[in-house]
Amino acid sequence: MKTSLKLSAYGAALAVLVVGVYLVGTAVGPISDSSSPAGTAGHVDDHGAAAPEPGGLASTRDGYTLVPEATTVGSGIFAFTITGPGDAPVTAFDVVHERQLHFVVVRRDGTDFQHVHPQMDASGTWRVPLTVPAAGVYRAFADFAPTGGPATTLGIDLFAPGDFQPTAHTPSRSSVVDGYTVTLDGDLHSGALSPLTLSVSRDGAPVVVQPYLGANGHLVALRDGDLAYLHVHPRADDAPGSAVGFDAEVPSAGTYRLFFDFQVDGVVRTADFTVVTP
Ligand SMILES: [Cu+2]
Repeated sequence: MKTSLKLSAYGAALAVLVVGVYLVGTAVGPISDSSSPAGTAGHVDDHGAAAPEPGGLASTRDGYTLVPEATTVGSGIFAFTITGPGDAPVTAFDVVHERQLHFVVVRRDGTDFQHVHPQMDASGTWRVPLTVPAAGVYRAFADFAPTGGPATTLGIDLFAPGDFQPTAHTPSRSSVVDGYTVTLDGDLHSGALSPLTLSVSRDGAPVVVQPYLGANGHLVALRDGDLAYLHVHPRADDAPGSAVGFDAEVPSAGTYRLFFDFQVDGVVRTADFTVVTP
């Protein structure tokens, strides 16, 4: 891709929406909203069943809207509200994986992933320190379950001014972060449940991961092209170990960026992979 592309043109090109891909796990959290009205509004596949639209493609869904205070980012406090039916900020959220809201930021080329946890004040304004490391267009996802409402992931674009150098990702199943090597085994199979295993080692020796947010690790998958957000959780019955298992399903072929959050010695790190479905 030419690096001289203007940010606006780049963002618009990637905003093209393709409906019909989702991931499911044994303990799928916020994306398991196939019973919601939005789920039934998805397209009908070849078998006559409605496929739920993936999360994160819209800034508003089921009456809930992600409203940022500002869309230009660099370093500082990022603030937003989630408005609900009636357009008032929502202040009641269910705790899912030990938090009321999970906030993920990634550049639209699939680079510089962050998973943070904003704090909400009594008025329903969420704030989090946010620093993006480079210029470009970023996608921000709020992943939450309003009390009494459907589990929802909303997405908005954020802009970091400056020259933008997009990164092309080639397929990769090994990721090194701060001396830890994480390897991904298993394939994403279109239309079938696909076991994935993420194994952590250091200097060739297995490393046992610590529980983080009520699980052995967290996996976010983003579809290349539109950044459909697919949040998958580990198998519930897995004991802590150096290998973390997930069950995932993608009903159509494609390229996905996978981001695996794991905790060792109290520090959470993220390993990233690029996987192409067979
Ligand atoms: Cu989170």
